[in-house]
Amino acid sequence: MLGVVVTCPFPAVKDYDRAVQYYTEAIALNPNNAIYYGNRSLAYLRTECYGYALADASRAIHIDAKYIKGYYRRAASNMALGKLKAALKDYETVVKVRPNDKDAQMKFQECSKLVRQKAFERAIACDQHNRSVVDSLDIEGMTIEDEYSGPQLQDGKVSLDFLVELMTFYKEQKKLHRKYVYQILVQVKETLAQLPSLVEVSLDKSQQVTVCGDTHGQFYDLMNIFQLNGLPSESNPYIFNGDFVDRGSFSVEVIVTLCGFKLLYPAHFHLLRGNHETDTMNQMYGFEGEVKAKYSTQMFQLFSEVFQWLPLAMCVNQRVLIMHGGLFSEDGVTLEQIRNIERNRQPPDAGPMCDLLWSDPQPQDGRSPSKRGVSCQFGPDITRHFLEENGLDYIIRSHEVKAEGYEVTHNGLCVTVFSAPNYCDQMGNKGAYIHLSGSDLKPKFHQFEAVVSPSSPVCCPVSALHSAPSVSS
Ligand SMILES: *[C@@H]1O[C@H](CO)[C@@H](O)[C@H](O)[C@H]1NC(C)=O
Ligand SMILES: *[C@@H]1O[C@H](CO)[C@@H](O)[C@H](O)[C@H]1NC(C)=O
Ligand SMILES: [Mn+2]
Repeated sequence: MLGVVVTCPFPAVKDYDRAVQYYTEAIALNPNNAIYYGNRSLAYLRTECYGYALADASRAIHIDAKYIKGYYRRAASNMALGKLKAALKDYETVVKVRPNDKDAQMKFQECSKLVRQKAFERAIACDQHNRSVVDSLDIEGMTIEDEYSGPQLQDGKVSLDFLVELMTFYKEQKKLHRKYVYQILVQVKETLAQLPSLVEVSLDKSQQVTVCGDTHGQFYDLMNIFQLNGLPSESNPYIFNGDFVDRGSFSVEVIVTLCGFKLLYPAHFHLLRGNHETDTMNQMYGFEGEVKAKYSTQMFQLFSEVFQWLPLAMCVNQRVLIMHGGLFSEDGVTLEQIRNIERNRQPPDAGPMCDLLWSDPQPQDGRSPSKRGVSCQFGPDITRHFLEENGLDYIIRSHEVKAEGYEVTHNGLCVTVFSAPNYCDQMGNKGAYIHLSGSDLKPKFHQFEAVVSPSSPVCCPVSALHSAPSVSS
């Protein structure tokens, strides 16, 4: 049984969106009630708007320093944002005031453990900075057991036959031998490491490329894209714009398939990094657990090394810029700067690398703090200036679910594409991909519906689930 199933105990996201709306109306009538902010903070936590959740919890505490649930929620927001020390301080406050609250005790303990663990990891990280988990593995020496009946790499190399067989095998929910997964990952890491952080491609008038957005472990929907739009090939190139893993229960199948095509067609099959190709996201949203359940901890470490080498942006014909999240928290960023980003790392909390993976567009001019609590939101004026300064036509980004699978904003200058239909088995959205042709570089949208898949996704943020307060009122 390959599907890692975690069911979501919460009501649909829509209900929380409605709660946010009602509390916002209540706050407009009375802006000094800590409970309104505290309760809206919880709704934001559930919809993963951790930046807004944090702001509301802080506001609630500011209004009423004795409102203990404010501390609880500020801690939960900080936990979700990976700010463990700040979270620990608030849990400590809660535990002091409510020494008999078992739930608070548990969260306090859990958080202190994580803080110690991180400190330990930092201490040994200096040592291991350049070392790869591959050095501690004997991949060549791994034996293929007689009973293994799945696809085999010939001389360690991926072929089209191998990938076609693999996709069929995966559809039957079978597991590729770990030796082959390791071989694919080692090779794809080498291939990706050759690339600059900004990859440039050019299409002549007769060529086109297909741009796909988030796929999030929805393997059966990925197969449907190939069904509808054709298998990748040198004459049918693809760009997958990040967030291949987490949430869906077939993240391993999605990423191994994509890595296989990257090896087969390195110049015609492109992968960009999303904010989910990172350790902290993989810990919270399922991929680490899935890899450990299907393979091992070392295998996850190697995936992490591969992710660190994924390029951050692509430029088509020097006119269309593609990235997972969006534009920048500061003015004046150039393509040259993007090209030179030292990307082989976990993304920093701020700066251009963080923005490329995390930011979102907003309808109003200027910039605002991000609802997610990471990077920023950028307005149409920011997009226009950036494009003018860099001689570009428009940007394509992903990162946000859209009802129609795509959305065109900022007067046509900012296009969003999302390719995980019926996201998390509950959003009811369409998926989409874009055709870009060398003749005009105009985006042509193709929508598709979700297909039936054998297992429900890992929808909830696992650790936010542990850290979100279960107290009522
Ligand atoms: C680690 O790798 C970097 C480049 O990736 C190199 O500049 C540095 O010298 C290496 N350090 C060690 C200790 O090997
Ligand atoms: C806040 O939420 C709780 C449920 O968590 C509810 O019982 C309470 O009535 C809410 N308070 C207000 C003022 O809406
Ligand atoms: Mn994303």
